[in-house]
Amino acid sequence: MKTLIFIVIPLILYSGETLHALQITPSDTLVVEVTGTGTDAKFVPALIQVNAGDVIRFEVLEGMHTVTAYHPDNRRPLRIPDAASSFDSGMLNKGDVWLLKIDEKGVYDYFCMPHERLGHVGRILVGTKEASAEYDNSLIPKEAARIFSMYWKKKQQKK
Ligand SMILES: [Cu+2]
Repeated sequence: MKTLIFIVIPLILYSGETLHALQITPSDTLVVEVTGTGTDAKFVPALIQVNAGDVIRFEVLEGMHTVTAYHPDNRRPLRIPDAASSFDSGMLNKGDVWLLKIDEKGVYDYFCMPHERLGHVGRILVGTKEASAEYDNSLIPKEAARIFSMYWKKKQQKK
């Protein structure tokens, strides 16, 4: 059993609420928990950092969700590297586990089909620590865009 060191940086939103925690975790196999059934649906952590070749293990704790790449194959704008393959878990239920291996470096955005409009989205940083990406937030649902723009704001604050 590997010991993982979690660095948790709470993000304070403009509303003053702390809704999402930003966790960056170095690892070979990283677990992302999938929880919630509606507006509370989320990936935990929603932002992860892995190395090329690492495996991400999605574990569904409650509800019905998907892990789906922002990619034209999934009828969405491209928000993963050009050279990367699209992915889509299909519908997952409580207790399901889905593994994703990523080999191409870059920033990957993904969403949950049933809850995208409620902001159920996540970002995977592969071989980079740069949390922001130059993806056009006007092409995706407002609440999804808000989650991604938090990562951008985080970067701006550091400057
Ligand atoms: Cu969901």
